[in-house]
Amino acid sequence: MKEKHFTEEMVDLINNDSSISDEDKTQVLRNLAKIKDTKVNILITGATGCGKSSTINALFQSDKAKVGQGVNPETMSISKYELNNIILYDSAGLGDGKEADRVHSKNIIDKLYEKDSNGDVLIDLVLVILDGSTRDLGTSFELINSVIIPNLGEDKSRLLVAINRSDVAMSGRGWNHEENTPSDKLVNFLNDKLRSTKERIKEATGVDTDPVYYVAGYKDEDEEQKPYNLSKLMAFILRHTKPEKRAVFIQDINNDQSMWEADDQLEDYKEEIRGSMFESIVASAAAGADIGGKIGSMIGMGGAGRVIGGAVGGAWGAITSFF
Ligand SMILES: Nc1nc2c(ncn2[C@@H]2O[C@H](COP(=O)(O)OP(=O)(O)OP(=O)(O)O)[C@@H](O)[C@H]2O)c(=O)[nH]1
Ligand SMILES: [Mg+2]
Repeated sequence: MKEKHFTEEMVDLINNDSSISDEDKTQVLRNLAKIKDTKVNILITGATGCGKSSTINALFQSDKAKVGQGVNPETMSISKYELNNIILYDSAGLGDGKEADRVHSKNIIDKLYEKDSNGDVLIDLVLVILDGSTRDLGTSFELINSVIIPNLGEDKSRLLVAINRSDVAMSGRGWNHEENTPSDKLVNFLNDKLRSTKERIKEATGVDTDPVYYVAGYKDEDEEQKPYNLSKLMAFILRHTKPEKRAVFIQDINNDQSMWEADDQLEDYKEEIRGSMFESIVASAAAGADIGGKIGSMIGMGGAGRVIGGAVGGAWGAITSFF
């Protein structure tokens, strides 16, 4: 976990590069310090048992979020997990009774209005997780349509809706465990769920969303379900994150390659992830200094996002080896 921050490796390389002017060095070092301090704040919410903790543990290098805890009426506050650059807030959704719902709604709304030290909205992204194995998603739509959307402000792109536990949708029929893929019938079922989710939000609020389905997976003594579409979810998370903040995901993303393997292959999500992180780091690190190309090759990006194997190892190296 405490591996060297990728910006520190870049600091060393920049300092040792005699072809960069002192002026550009100063500028880039300042940029790198800023990147190192960049925080992405993500609020994750959804009904009890939808897989919030499992999703956090699948996406990021942490086993902080306890899985399968059940409801504890004593803990009505939002849990906070602080990684290197990513800060996660895990809040219960609705459906735990009137008093609990009131408290959770208030906590979520307060978080949505919270400002960071620069006076900007703190929460960069709200990820609402729906349980794909549940027929009745009424309380989840209540959460999205009546609690979250009305309190998002102008910019609705902070909202991302995702349907988890797709492997156990349709009563668990339709998952090919050998290949870790859904059957055609299940794909149709899940696409219908995506469509109706989109419609129910659009009808109630007028807001367009772009939901995805995925599997966060689990592991216990005798069984393991690997994730599915986790790279798609990550690509969507990056799309919903400000371009200049995308780079820092690299420090905290789960570097267990097997988590990112299976997806619907409708697009090359891994390439998108790699590309958007690379573009983000080059743009942020080279801002105000005309050495974007140099930085690109330092972190291993040739033209058009092509990986050419750069000098920066550590977090970058791990990511470029499988994304
Ligand atoms: N089959 C399957 N099970 C999952 C998946 N994701 C999570 N689970 C299981 O669903 C249960 C609940 O998952 P959690 O991650 O604890 O859900 P949560 O939303 O954090 O729950 P609370 O914190 O209690 O609100 C656990 O038994 C997980 O192992 C998935 O994609 N597929
Ligand atoms: Mg949890």
